[in-house]
Amino acid sequence: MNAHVPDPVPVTVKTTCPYCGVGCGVLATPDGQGGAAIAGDPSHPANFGRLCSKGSALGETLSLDGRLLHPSVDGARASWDAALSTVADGFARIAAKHGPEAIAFYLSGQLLTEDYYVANKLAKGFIGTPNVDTNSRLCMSSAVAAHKRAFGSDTVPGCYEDLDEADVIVLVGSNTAWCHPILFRRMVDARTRRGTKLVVVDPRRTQTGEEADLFLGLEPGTDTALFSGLFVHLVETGAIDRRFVTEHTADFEAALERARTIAPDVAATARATGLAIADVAAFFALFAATPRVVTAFSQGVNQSAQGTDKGNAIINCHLATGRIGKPGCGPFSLTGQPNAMGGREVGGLANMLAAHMGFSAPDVDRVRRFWDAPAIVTGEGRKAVALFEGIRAGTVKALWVMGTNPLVSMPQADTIRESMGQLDLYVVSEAVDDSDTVRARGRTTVLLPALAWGEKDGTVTNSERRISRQRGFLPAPGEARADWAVMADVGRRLGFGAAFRFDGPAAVFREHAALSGFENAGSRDFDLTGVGAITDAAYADAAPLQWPLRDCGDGQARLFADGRFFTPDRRARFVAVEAPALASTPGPDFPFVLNTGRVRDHWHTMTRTGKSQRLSAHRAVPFVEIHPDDAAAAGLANGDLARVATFHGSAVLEVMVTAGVRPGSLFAPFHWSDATASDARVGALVRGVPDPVSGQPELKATPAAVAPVAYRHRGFLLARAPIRPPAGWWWARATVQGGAGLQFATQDSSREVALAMRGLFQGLDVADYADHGRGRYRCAVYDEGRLVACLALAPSAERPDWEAEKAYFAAPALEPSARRALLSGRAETASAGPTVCACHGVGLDVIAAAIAAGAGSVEAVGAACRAGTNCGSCIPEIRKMLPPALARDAA
Ligand SMILES: Nc1nc2c(c(=O)[nH]1)N[C@H]1C(S)=C(S)[C@@H](COP(=O)(O)OP(=O)(O)OC[C@H]3O[C@@H](n4cnc5c(=O)[nH]c(N)nc54)[C@H](O)[C@@H]3O)O[C@H]1N2
Ligand SMILES: Nc1nc2c(c(=O)[nH]1)N[C@H]1C(S)=C(S)[C@@H](COP(=O)(O)OP(=O)(O)OC[C@H]3O[C@@H](n4cnc5c(=O)[nH]c(N)nc54)[C@H](O)[C@@H]3O)O[C@H]1N2
Ligand code: SF4
Ligand SMILES: [Mo]
Repeated sequence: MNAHVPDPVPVTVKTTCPYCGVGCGVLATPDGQGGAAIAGDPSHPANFGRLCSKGSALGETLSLDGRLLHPSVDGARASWDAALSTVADGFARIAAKHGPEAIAFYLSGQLLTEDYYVANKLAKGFIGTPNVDTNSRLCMSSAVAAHKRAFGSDTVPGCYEDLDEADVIVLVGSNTAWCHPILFRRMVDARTRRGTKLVVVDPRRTQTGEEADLFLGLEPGTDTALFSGLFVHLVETGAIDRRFVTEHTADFEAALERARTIAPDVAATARATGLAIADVAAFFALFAATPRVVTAFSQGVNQSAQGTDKGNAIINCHLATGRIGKPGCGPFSLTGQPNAMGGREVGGLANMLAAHMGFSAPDVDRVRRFWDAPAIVTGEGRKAVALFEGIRAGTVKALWVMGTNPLVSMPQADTIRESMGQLDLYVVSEAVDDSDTVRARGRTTVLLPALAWGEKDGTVTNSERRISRQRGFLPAPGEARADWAVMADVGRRLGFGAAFRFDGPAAVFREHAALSGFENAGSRDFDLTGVGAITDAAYADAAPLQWPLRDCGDGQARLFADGRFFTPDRRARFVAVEAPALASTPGPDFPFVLNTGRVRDHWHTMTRTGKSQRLSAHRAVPFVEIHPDDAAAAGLANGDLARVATFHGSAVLEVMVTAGVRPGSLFAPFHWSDATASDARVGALVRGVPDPVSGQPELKATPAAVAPVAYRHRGFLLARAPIRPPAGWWWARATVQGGAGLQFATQDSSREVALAMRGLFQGLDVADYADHGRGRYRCAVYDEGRLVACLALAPSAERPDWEAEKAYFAAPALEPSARRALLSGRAETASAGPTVCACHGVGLDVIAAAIAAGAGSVEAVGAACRAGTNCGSCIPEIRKMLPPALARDAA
């Protein structure tokens, strides 16, 4: 090496977090070895430098372990040329034989806008299939439908500053503290700064609910009654804005009349929602008296068989009070995925065409002319549930899945998985080489490696309509390629070369922006005319920008302040909503209601957060929450294993007893899959009745049963590389520092387990301790003195805890006392307990000790043990541990 050449100065790249719809700006500084230092971007208007636990841990997810690096056809490695010929020839053959509608695309809000645009153009303009849908159907489509019914367009009226400037924030069906943590911190800041009150509406008392000034733990599915009651109350107490209603809206009377039949007064609302009269009255009074109210909602509203009505019931209250488009107020749909909004902009949903245009004759003709499209589709395609039904029924013959893991995340996921074998052609564009979706096979199966975050380059749009750049800062690994480029290649192979001649993502973006402004003149909300001619250089450097952006300069932060909407008469619509009704009610076989959702530190099917040991420490096994009374009646205690079953499937999950769920309800996260656990595909249990307007499936309320599952032994295994557990074991994987962790349960005797360990680690030095009479066994495996694996097994009731062993396993070298402790199970120092603060790896027991030693506030706990001092995502959990009186005072 030439000593005179200095190391290249690391270049920091501004990019955007690939997780939630908050869309935080990230500064990534590559380390030159495939990794990068990650920090929040202080100049980004979504986060001003903050990142939550998931964003902070992005650096731990960049390794190439488990990446899909080469194309393959039917399991055999193939060249790109051969793989794309298989795709293009397959599409041509299937279209010729069965018509283009037999080809379907299932896309994702995790694609970049440029990828999404090319997919939509290829399918809807050139192949001629309307069957393009996306995982946003499971996520946002009820919000889209509610917006369209009320505003005539899919417009989010407000912006994040409204959260800073509101006096009341109502969170409906949103665990914001865990799922949009940086926005939640803005809300908590507003409370500190201006006394903003937080109201949380959720059948489950989440960490968000714990932080609320008023928590409304309503019965599942009864939101339309709550907001109908509120609507009536606003009218009767004279809290409405008559002038706004008269001049800028329509259908007020019909909607009000319906609301009166659902919830005519406070008492009726309380009855319909299962809430206390006093709580309902307090909520109504607060809402009525506060001009600056934001009602933010997410999956407790959208993922419902009545999701669109829930959205409109909320919007009705904002229209009635004229609280829309003004600082500090408005209905606010919190988007889940990093590019949920971008997908809507390009028309990735089956019921949209492109650039917020639909299937009216003028829209279709306009898009046809703009694209010069030979095969423009003229009507809606199949929405996700119907799309997968079409595969089962044999009408859809080819499916291209891109950027999503539907064999885990679709409702009735086992049925979906079985139907893949029906496909003539199954194409999966993926970044990882193992997922339930990657494992499936059609008659012909093509796997295509995609660039992942840090490598890909393009744009995403966050919940407040702000477009930010995701920039690459790492080289493309293996043969992975950008999804847009791959689809453009397929377009060329199908003979549409001229329409797919993009020389980079900037060219795609320009065309997308130009289409948004084409014959628009203010008639459509989505308008990027101001950047329609953006140069490659300007695109490369582009700062975040908000749409609509009709001219150069700044976009528009709020819409509808002028009271003009995008309906034909420019008036907003009140919607008469239906009375609440669960799509499927519990009965004798399935007496519980199963609710599903998310945890703080995992992202969906864990293909990325699962790589981080910090993020895997917060919740390491798949679990089900159950109320103490129900647990007692079912003979279940905390930490037991239980089989949760519905009409559609079952899973074995660890029991978490908590008064946070209502009696009669269960809650399970849907993050685990066959790739990460033996029997925890929660999506397989979910019924998924679609909302009649949006087609979004109900994912929060499936009738279910729960029963104990007895295993003889429980244990854990830590190893340097993942180990395939013996058949018949219940297990869940989690990344730990220095390797892979496995928690398991088995009917095997301790002798059999000891034998299995010796078999697994043949040739290595196995030290062990056995008390087979009592069913106890521990071993530590060394390779030339280095600890490479350790296992502990005990009778189920004892469930060995792995925190101390995880610390030994992470250590570079072990003292003899540590070696003894591994076998005795008696750690030398007190264990930290399960992780609460992911950033600093601080455990529950350490925080409890700090509090016991006198730390009486979140700040004091932070000073004592650093917990909660970085991203702040764990602050609600820390606050919950403080004595209640102190907890409230601590800001
Ligand atoms: N940590 C983390 N953050 C994420 C994600 C992740 O995977 N992990 N995913 C992102 C994505 S794509 C999305 S869509 C968002 C989702 O963000 P959220 O919507 O906040 O998350 P969920 O946990 O799906 O559901 C929210 C709440 O709805 C409640 N709920 C269930 N039924 C009802 C009901 O009938 N009425 C009401 N009012 N509430 C009900 C549930 O109890 C749950 O607490 O999170 C985004 N952020
Ligand atoms: N039971 C239940 N089910 C649910 C939900 C629920 O609350 N309960 N929530 C629903 C919601 S809101 C959502 S958003 C979905 C999410 O569910 P999914 O979209 O199925 O989940 P992810 O794990 O995010 O899958 C994304 C996949 O894309 C890959 N990937 C990442 N980047 C790229 C890229 O640039 N290109 C390509 N080709 N691939 C890439 C990742 O490796 C990963 O495998 O789940 C839905 N399903
Ligand atoms: S809140 Fe967290 S997950 Fe969401 S964009 Fe910001 S850093 Fe990423
Ligand atoms: Mo989502």
